[in-house]
Amino acid sequence: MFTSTNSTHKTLVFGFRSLALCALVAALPSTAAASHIGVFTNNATGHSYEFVADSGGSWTTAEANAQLRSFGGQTGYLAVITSAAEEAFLVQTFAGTLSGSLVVDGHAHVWVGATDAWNGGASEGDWRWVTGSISGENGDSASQFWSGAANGNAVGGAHTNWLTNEPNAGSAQDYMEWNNALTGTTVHSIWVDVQVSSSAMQGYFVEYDAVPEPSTWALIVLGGAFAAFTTRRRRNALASLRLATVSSGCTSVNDNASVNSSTKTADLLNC
Ligand SMILES: [Ca+2]
Ligand SMILES: [Ca+2]
Repeated sequence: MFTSTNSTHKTLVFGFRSLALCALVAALPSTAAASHIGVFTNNATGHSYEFVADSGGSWTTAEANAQLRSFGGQTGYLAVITSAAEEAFLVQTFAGTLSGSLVVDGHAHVWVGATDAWNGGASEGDWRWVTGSISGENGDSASQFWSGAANGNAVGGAHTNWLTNEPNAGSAQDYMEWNNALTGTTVHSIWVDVQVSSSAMQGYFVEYDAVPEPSTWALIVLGGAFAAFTTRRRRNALASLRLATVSSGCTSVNDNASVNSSTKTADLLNC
C-alpha cells in the first residue's frame, strides 16, 4: 500500500487508482441499445458470448451491430464456432433459454459469422468464418471449414454441424443460421444456409475474445506508472546537470543521452 506523502508517490497512487477504475469500467458490458439475455464467459477459453434479439434483421446488419458492442474492452463479432466444445457451450448456455417469441417454426434462428459469399459469386461453396479477429476466423484461407454443397466435405478436419442435406441452395443461400433443435428431450444445435435476410431470424450471437486477467491489468498499470517514474527521475537528473554546466563552461546538455551508471557526465554534456 502506498503511504508516502512524497508528491511523486501521490501522483503514482492517483494514476494507479484512475487506471484501475478505467480497467474496472472496461470490464463491464457495453450498453448498446438492444435486448439480450446476458454475457456468458466460457472459462475454458475465456471467450464470452451473448444473444442479441433482432427479429427479422439481416446477416449484414447483425455483423455491423456486433462490432458496435464490447465487453471487457474487447470488440464484439458474430460468433465463430470452430470446435465441438464451443458449439456445446452455446447449446448449454443459450439453447434452452431461446424460447417463447424467439421460436419460429420450432426453432430459434440465430445468425453466426459464416458465409460462402465472402468473395461474391467466386466463392460459392467455399464456406468460411469471416468475422473473428485472428487468422482462422477472419476470412483467410485458414478459416475455410467446408467445401461444396450438402455432399461436400469439411476442410482440414474442421468442426461442422450442418443439418442433413445442408447447405442446399447454392448461390441462393449464402449465410449461416444457427438454430436450436430438439431430439427427444435433448436440446442441440444445427447449421443451415439461408438468404441474407429472413423474417424467421430472431437475433444473433456476439462473441468477445478473452479479457485480460486482473493480474495482467495490474502489470499494465504498474508498468505505465514505473515508466512515468523513471522519466521523471531522468528529467530531474538532466536538470541538475544543466545547473552544473553554468560553472564548468559547458554549453548545453544532450537530452538524448541516457542516465545510467555506465554513462559518464562527459557523455551528457556538450563541452
Ligand atoms: Ca451458398
Ligand atoms: Ca439451406
